[in-house]
Amino acid sequence: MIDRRTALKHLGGAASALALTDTIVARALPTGQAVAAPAAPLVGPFTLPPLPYAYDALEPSFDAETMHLHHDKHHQAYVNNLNAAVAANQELSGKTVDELVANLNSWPESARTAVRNQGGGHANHSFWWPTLGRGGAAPSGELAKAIDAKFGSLASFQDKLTAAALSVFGSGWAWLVKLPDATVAIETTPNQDSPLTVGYKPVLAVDVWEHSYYLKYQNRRADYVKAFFQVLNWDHVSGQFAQKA
Ligand code: MN3
Repeated sequence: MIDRRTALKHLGGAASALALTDTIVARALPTGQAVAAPAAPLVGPFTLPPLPYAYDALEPSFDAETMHLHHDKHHQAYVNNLNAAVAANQELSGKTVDELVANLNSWPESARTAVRNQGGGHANHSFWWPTLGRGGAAPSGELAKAIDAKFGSLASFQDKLTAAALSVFGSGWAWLVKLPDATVAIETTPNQDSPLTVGYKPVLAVDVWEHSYYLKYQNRRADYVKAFFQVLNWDHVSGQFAQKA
C-alpha cells in the first residue's frame, strides 16, 4: 500500500520540461463586467473558462493586471499545451481534465509529463478561480465542522495553511483537501501537480507560483497569502465541500 501523503510530497521530482507558449493576446473584457459562471467540465479540446467575476473584482488584494496575465496568458497556455498533448495522444481523448490528472499513471509515459504539467495547470486553475470572490467571512456547515475538528479553530487553520504556503520551495500550491474518510488535511504540491492524482479532493488552495503575486507583492509571498484570505469565497468553498464525495 502506497503512503499517499508521502507520494504526494514526492510527486514533484521532475520539473516541467515543457516551455509554456505565450502567444495568446489578453482578452479585452471591460473592467467591471459581470461574467457568467464556468460551465461543467468538458472533454477536450479544452477551452479557457471565463473568470466568474470581473478582473478587478478582487482589488486591491489581487490586482486586475495580475488577474489578466494569470488567467488570460498563464492559464490559457496550459489549455493550449494540453490540447496539443491530447491531439498527439489518442489515449487522452474523451476525458475531462480532472479524469486526466486523476488517472495520471494510466497514460503512456510519453504523454504523462504533459498531462501532469499542462493538464494539472488547467485543472488547478479551473478549480481555483471560482473559490475566490469574497463570499462569506468564514466556512459554514460541514466544512466548518471539519476544519474545527482538524485544526481547532479557523485561525489555527489559517496559520497552518499560511505556513504550508510559505514552505513551498519554488513554484507550487498549498491545499486544503478532503480525504477519503471525509476529514480534511493541508497538503502542498510542487509545480502543477494535483491532489486528484493521489485521490484527494481539493477544497481550497493558494497558488504560490510567482506569477500569482510578483507584480503586486514582489518577493513578499506572506503578504500575498494574507491577501488571499481576504478574497477567499468561503460560501462557494463550503457549498462545494458538501458535494465532494
Ligand atoms: Mn497560477
